[in-house]
Amino acid sequence: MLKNRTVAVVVPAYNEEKQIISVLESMPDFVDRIIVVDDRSTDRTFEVVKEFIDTKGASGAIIIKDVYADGVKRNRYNNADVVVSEMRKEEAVRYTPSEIYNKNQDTDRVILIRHTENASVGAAIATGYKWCRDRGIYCTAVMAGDGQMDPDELESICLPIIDNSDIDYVKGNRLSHRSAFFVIPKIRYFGNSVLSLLTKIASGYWRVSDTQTGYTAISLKALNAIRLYDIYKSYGCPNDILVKLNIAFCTIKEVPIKPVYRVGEESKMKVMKVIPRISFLLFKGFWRRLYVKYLFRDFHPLFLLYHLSFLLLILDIPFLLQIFEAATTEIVLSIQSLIIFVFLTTIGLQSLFFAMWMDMMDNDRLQRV
Ligand SMILES: Nc1nc2c(ncn2[C@@H]2O[C@H](COP(=O)(O)OP(=O)(O)O)[C@@H](O)[C@H]2O)c(=O)[nH]1
Ligand SMILES: [Mg+2]
Repeated sequence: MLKNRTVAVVVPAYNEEKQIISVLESMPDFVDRIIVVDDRSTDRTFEVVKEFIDTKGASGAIIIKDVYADGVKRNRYNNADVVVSEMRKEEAVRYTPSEIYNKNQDTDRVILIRHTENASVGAAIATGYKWCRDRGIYCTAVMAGDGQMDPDELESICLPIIDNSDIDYVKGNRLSHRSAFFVIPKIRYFGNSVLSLLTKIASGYWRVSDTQTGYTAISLKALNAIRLYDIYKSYGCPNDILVKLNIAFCTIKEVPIKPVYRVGEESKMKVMKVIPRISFLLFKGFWRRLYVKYLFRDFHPLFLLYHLSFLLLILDIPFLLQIFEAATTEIVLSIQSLIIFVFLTTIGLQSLFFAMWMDMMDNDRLQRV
């Protein structure tokens, strides 16, 4: 417990037999539950964690029960809660199928969940999040199973949520560290910068950076506010979570952390392969955010301005091509085309920048410094 609030850490693990025990052993004492989600590893990850539980993993200091186990008792006013509780039961089939090893989840400190098939890191996090949400854990952090996160920094990641009920999600930021450019492999630094820029636009958290870090903490309120089973299953999951949190009007904060590399981890991520996939995910996320947040749930003129700017800039393309043609061949550009081009470009870009500016202003209230 941290200041009398329950804290859990979700540890996604795929083929981490060499690293996972040191992650478990170095976990700070204030962590009440460690939820290892073995993503159907092909090595001995499951076995080594099992042995750890059988020898040292039991004896969780406090009892944490499943809050939905007995269902919600109906009274005159709580039909909405009953509906949510029933929805949760129906949704269970949408998560990656998994089995829980522990016989006594109410008291064991380390909980071991194994997916019945490999589903990737985002799916593992969703499985762990669900366990924590169903148990009413106040603050749930994520630490990778490969030892790339310094346990000494966990407290600073969790404290904003514990101290301030107004903060829903905290993420580490490695890019602000002075060593970042030298310690992070160059290709990753580049990939991270591109995806961070796209995530700002898509998620509406315009001040966020280092979006690819997995070192995060989330409040119970936020776990209840987003569809956990719908979290993107692969490496784009931190980006997808940010879009979902923004749509749910959740507040976020970044805390500086150290970049940790060369501690025995072996990343399985192929940067050049994931960039296009995550970019497409963010493209869809941007439109979802625009429609859900600024049309269906609430209305804001930025919705119209973004559409106007895209429409004008698309209409502008044939005229741009005509100008290019006139510059490279003998064909003469008509004055009408030139006037239309100037009009479309000026109004299109102005609308775009105004829409972005309004977007920034509107989302400022969801970001804490
Ligand atoms: N690559 C990979 N990692 C997974 C999978 N499921 C869970 N993980 C865990 O997700 C975490 C992050 O993965 P990693 O490849 O180290 O990503 P990176 O640190 O961003 O390069 C590690 O703890 C993995 O063990 C999976 O299917 N594939
Ligand atoms: Mg890693």
